[in-house]
Amino acid sequence: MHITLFHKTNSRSQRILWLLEELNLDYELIHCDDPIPTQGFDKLPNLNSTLKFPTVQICDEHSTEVISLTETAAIADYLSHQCNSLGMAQLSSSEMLHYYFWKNFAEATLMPDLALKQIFAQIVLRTPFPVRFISKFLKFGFDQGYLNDALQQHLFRINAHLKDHIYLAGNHFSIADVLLWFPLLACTQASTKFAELLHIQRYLQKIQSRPAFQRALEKGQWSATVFQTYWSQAW
Ligand SMILES: N[C@@H](CCC(=O)N[C@@H](CS)C(=O)NCC(=O)O)C(=O)O
Repeated sequence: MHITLFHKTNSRSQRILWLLEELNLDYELIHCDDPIPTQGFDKLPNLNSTLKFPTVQICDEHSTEVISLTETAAIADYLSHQCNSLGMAQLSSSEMLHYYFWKNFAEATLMPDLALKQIFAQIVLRTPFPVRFISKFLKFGFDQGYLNDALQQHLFRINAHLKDHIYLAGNHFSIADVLLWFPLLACTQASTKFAELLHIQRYLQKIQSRPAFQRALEKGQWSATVFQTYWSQAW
């Protein structure tokens, strides 16, 4: 299986880079930061403004077909299934329940709420200065009326779960951990209140000390400062 990953620095695609390192797969990495390089893009079929990161192209050695896949969770599921690793195969039935729950919670609950922070922050930034107070007021109202409380509840729930579990599924590191890492780190970097949650801190230190994680940071040109600035400005 030959894999090409189209990657943008400090974006969601860092998780797929990490997963490729965890699975010890052979892959080609194409950095797509602005300005987007032309090299490597001849491989992409429909290159246009809707290109999303991560995108992977997978070429099976037994066939000439090349498949393109987007959606972080879909790519993680596919690769984990192909390698029979970091998925549910090694889990007990109670661990499997946690695995399914947290894997979906990451993408369907935490990530969308986190994205709302960024959407409202961008609306404020793009509102002409003389009327910016209106969008600031809207953001404030939405933050106070829904979003801050929702994010706090999510983080408290994760912290409570990690009090009794080493990883999200239980005793086994899985793609649920890879998927949740990005929104969880964004929240803890953006708000000091979340940074104080001890079980989350212990957990983040543990998963971030994995050699595959460290290799992926280096290969992906991850910048902790840029990431923290980007997310804390949205709060
Ligand atoms: N639900 C998709 C969202 C992918 C997505 O929107 N990625 C962002 C980067 S985090 C992107 O590609 N934005 C367009 C761009 O940066 O040019 C996934 O999780 O893979």
